[in-house]
Amino acid sequence: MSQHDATTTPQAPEADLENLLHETRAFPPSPEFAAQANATPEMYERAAADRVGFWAEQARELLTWSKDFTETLDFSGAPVARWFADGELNAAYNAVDRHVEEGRGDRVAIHFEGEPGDTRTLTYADLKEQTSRAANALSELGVRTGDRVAIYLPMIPEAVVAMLACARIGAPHSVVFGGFSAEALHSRINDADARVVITADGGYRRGKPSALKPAVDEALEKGTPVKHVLVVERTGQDVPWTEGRDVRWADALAAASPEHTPVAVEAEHPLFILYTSGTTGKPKGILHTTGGYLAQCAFTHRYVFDLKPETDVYWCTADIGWVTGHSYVTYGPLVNGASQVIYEGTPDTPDKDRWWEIVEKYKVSILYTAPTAIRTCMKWGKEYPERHDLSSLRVLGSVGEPINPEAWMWYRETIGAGKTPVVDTWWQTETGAIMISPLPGVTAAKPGSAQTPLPGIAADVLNEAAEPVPNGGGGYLVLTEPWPSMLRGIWGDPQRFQDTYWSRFEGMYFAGDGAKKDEDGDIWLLGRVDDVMNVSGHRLSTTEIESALVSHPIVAEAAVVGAKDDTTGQAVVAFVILRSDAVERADETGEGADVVAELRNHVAKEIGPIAKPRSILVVAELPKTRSGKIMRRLLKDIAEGRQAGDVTTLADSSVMDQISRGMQR
Ligand code: 6R9
Repeated sequence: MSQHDATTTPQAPEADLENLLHETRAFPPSPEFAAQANATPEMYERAAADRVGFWAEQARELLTWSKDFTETLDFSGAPVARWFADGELNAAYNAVDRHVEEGRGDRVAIHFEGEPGDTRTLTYADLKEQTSRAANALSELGVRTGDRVAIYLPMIPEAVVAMLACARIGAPHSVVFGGFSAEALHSRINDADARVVITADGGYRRGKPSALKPAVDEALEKGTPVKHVLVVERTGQDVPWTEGRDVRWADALAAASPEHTPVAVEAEHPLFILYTSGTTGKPKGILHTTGGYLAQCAFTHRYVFDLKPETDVYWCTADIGWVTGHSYVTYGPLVNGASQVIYEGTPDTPDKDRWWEIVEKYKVSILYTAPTAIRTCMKWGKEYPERHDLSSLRVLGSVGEPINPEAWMWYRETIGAGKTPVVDTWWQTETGAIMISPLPGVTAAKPGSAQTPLPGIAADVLNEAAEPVPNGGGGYLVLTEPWPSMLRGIWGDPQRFQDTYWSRFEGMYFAGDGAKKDEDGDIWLLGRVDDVMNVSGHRLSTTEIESALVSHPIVAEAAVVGAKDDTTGQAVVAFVILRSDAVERADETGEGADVVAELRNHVAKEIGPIAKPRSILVVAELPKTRSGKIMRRLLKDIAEGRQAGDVTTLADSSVMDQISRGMQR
């Protein structure tokens, strides 16, 4: 069946997944970029010839080991892998001290931009001093190698310092996103049995100080094993204080020695626990260890972003409360000796050009952000980026969810002046580092596709019967070989680790994402498997319908869910945000109902009548987690006429009230 037919006639289930392949554009690297790129086509060959040996080379080249390893991979205890297990190293030594020892102490590690406009510059030498003092302060509070420390901070340099201070003493950190509730903090502290919490009085958000410390007090009142709370002063606001338990960060650091020897730990020593967000039930504490995690973070950061540490200014907009902040703010960039921007606040404070102002000011050359942010910027309009000189940008990255081709193109055209490579990077909290992505300078990039497993990574797409699908087919994404930065388990719950990831397909890691292979064998991510709908026996991807909606000129953002339907099994329900100019027009002319009809027909035209949404609700906002993921589970509750479930992980829980009211109207 040709793709043209697919838009007008009902389709066989497999063919439904074809529709993303309307997209046929490809952007090969320019000869100039390719000539200077870190990545080469030979890397794929080298890794294919000796995958494990390839990782051993990377681990030795990119990291400094206090004791070299003799064995690279031991998977005899599968599904728990051991990488570089008899080697020893320290993560903070690799991220900080060695740069100072090797004469890079004056290089800027962090250009910090506070939301109110205050700035700070930390060199690698500054970071060494700060992390040493903080490590000594933590030891003073009784933290020993192996103890867990909870970190609950805004996006300020102390967040990175706190993580690295823990790493210096081999105390695994558990970062809890600063926007999470006291309840979420409480359960995470207890699950990890943390003895110390590092927090701040507050941080700046949307032009105002926003308090953090009261949530810590509330969490601790519910009962935890925490003995001490270290409090960074950021906003200077009044906060409740418990004498004997609470300690001022500035005082503790001032009293501590600036000398500290990082503790060399075994490669498999736990580096951190990070709880996954947005799922129902008890959060999963994803466990990462030291050597393999660092090796893959450093490798991917260097090759996927083409990092030149002497000249690039790198900026990843993720918060450290999210895995992207761990791997691509704290560990990857610092291990590679990069200079990076950290920005505290929201992209529209004081105005919608704040990000672009920052890019211009620091001459950011590599930008890594999420599709939701890109679509938000699209919605605001190109006049904001156009106010600024963005010519320093040379690589753009995307992470967190499938990026629809329209957003990809806008990113490249409007932010990247139509010439920067765009890397769509697929990975998860569980994978620790990027797994599937184009390599700039090597790959001819396709808008909307993460394309190729990185050198040393083995992925496939399987059907229900666990057979690899042929090119053109769709199914489930699996990782078929262990990789260095893979999770080593779920904290305290080995059975859940086995059940969640290793039971669906024998001997393979099940990622929970749907994917398809195009005619070239490139991988297109289709969203979580639980987001795949079944309408009248036809498989439809939420992503695909969202992409179709967003391709209409009046739509800024869309979320689609499958709602139970007596006739068709499931029905498509869409929630859309219109572009501001379209909203004004609809208000003036009262053509709201026409908009919905037009969009339903548009989807029918783009994908086929089967995909036509049963209902479309125009909304002002969508419910999102703090890491920017749309919480379709909540929209599904609304679409199926239920009270929305747990909203505690939403960035703004009032959004759901607005949407429910809209539904009742
Ligand atoms: C890094 C991160 C993981 C889930 C993952 C997938 C989605 C992430 C993606 C993507 C399509 C990409 N996801 N990157 N989907 N294309 N480039 O986001 O980790 O928060 O654990 O989320 O995010 O569904 O399974 P995490």
